[in-house]
Amino acid sequence: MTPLIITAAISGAEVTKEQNPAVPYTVEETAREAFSAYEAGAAIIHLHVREDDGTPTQDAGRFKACMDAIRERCPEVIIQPSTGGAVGMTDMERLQSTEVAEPRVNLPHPEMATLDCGTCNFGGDEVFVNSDNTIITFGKTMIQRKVKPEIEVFDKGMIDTALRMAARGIIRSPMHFDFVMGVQIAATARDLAYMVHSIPEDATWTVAGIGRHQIHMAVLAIVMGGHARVGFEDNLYLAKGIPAKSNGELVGKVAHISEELGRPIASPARARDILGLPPLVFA
Ligand code: KMH
Ligand code: ZN
Repeated sequence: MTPLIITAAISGAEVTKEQNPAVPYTVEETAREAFSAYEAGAAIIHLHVREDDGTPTQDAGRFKACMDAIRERCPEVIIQPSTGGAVGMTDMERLQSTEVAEPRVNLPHPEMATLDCGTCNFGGDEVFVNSDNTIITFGKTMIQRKVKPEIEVFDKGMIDTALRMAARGIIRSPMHFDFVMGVQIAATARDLAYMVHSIPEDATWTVAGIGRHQIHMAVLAIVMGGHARVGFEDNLYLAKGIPAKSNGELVGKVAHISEELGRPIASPARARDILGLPPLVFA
């Protein structure tokens, strides 16, 4: 079976140190968490950044500082900035994370970034807004900047939106999807199977189970031939009532299960190959 790509969503925009003191805010903490995940087997770091007080930001300078610090510790890892940012940010604010150059690896822009393909309720009065025009702007910008989108799907209809965008040339193939399960769509095996059967044959997919669903969804991905996302953005616990000490602990748990089940873990180089990304060229 194709090796398992593990993505570590190390920080997110919503979780706080009050919930788990290992949630990274500073540049140094962000690099520390990325390294712990990489060392444990993560090929991709899905990145949100914070101000030192924990406030989420899409500031290009802050992304550059964090990406440079991550690159120093994990030279070959795939860094995938978020363009979702936090609820309430403007499109232009959110897109700043795709502007960042990485001279150390000869990249004018990040290799990947997220592309959220629909609007979603985030609990209470929070609504994460992604209109068709937002998706079109983000899709076109990513093509122009040669950034491969990871298509964030919070519900089945978002796959259909992404496919319509692909038919209009706004998203290119082969497409890569991330099914976020447990926010809007339920985190069940039935719904995951439905999503997997709704994407093109040549597409790749990963699953992010939210909260207590994280490891269960990762196990389904392992056996179904998909890929898995874990990390503090989606879940803060190693097991019921046991806070994870690092993102590396969550990655290590999934890597261990995968290896036990006979599925090897993809290195960043192998992940690039699976996702159709060019190999990294160091300066
Ligand atoms: N924090 C959410 C509002 C993404 O990274 O693209 C958006 C999010 C999705 O996390
Ligand atoms: Zn995110």
